[in-house]
Amino acid sequence: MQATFFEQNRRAVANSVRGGVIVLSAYRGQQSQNDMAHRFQQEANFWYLTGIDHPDWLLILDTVNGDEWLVGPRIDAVHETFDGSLSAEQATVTSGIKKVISKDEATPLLRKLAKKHTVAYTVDHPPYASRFNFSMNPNISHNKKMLERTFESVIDCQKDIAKLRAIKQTPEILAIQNAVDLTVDGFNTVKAQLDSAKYEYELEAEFSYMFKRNGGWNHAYDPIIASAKNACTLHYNANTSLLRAKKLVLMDVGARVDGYAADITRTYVKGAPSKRQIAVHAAVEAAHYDIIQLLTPGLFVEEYANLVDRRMKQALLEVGLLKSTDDDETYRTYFPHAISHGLGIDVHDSLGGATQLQPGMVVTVEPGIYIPEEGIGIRIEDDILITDKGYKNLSSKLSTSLA
Ligand SMILES: [Mn+2]
Repeated sequence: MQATFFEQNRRAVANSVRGGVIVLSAYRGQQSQNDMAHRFQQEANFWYLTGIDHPDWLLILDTVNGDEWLVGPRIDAVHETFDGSLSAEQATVTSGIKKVISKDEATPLLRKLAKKHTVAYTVDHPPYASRFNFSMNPNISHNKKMLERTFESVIDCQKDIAKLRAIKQTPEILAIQNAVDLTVDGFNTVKAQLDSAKYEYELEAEFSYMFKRNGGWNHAYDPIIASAKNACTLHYNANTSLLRAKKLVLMDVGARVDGYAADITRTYVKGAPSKRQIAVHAAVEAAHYDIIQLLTPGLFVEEYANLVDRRMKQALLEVGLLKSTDDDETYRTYFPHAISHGLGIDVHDSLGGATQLQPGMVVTVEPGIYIPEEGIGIRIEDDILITDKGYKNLSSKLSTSLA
């Protein structure tokens, strides 16, 4: 992405809040083992406003006069030797921010800004973070506490940025399309090798090779290669099981290209499918097709959810898993997850609390039916751009068929 992209994003977010200063922190690196860190993944909002892909940086933005600073981390000689660092010049080229200052200079600057502004905006952890089964990045709360000591009030502007991020700009759509195209190539390669592959991880390796070999890209998230009943564990990603003949294999995979994720799912069969597999797959495929047709700008999210429930219940009736459309408990047993989510820098990108679909949004459509007692788990997922007149399926080049 060009620096102008990040500059425009900063201007847009500065205009969307009512005065004050915006102070966002990059993530901190996280321990993987002993003295080794996990591969670094930047906080999405910080990246959206700066393009900086390194830990421990800080963005300070005076929304009234447009003054902006990047604060670089302290890096000692040892870490410089082992990890390198991002120079001030490189940070300016990437972000378009001319003033790059040190941590020591940041404290008096923020005190000075606090005399002029009562409000500091920042991005807090999501309100539902307590439901996650993992620890949150410490820089988010460190930054918030630092601001609370300095400013009269600290306000979460996550929603303001999410609203901007929800409407994709041309270079963002291009990046998502490139990530989708690369992922589609991976699926076509893997499908051709399915009959000769022995283990789930062999299929994962084909995707990884495809992504790395064609531009040095990585997976946007841990890929799910789930055969037979593994597919009924929704986030299964061990990918270690033997692939058995006549069993289904569900693959949920997406590359990340230029900072943007793809998120595609297909379910194939190794060898010849059974009548039951064909029937359940056909029910999901037909629902997937019909649900995509619903997407149009102005569609209320609530209305969409109701239409999806009606269509998915019909799919479950067709394959004999549901007896009555009033039986919501059974319905949610066989279709336990959401039909759609936003897609962008985050694989599960926020739509900014929108109540209606708008042109420029990119959403997934991913109906599924999961029957653990039959060893069947089927999902089909495409990535869809909402346009002025309707939608564009960015992953339509990839066949949805079972074999
Ligand atoms: Mn998805």
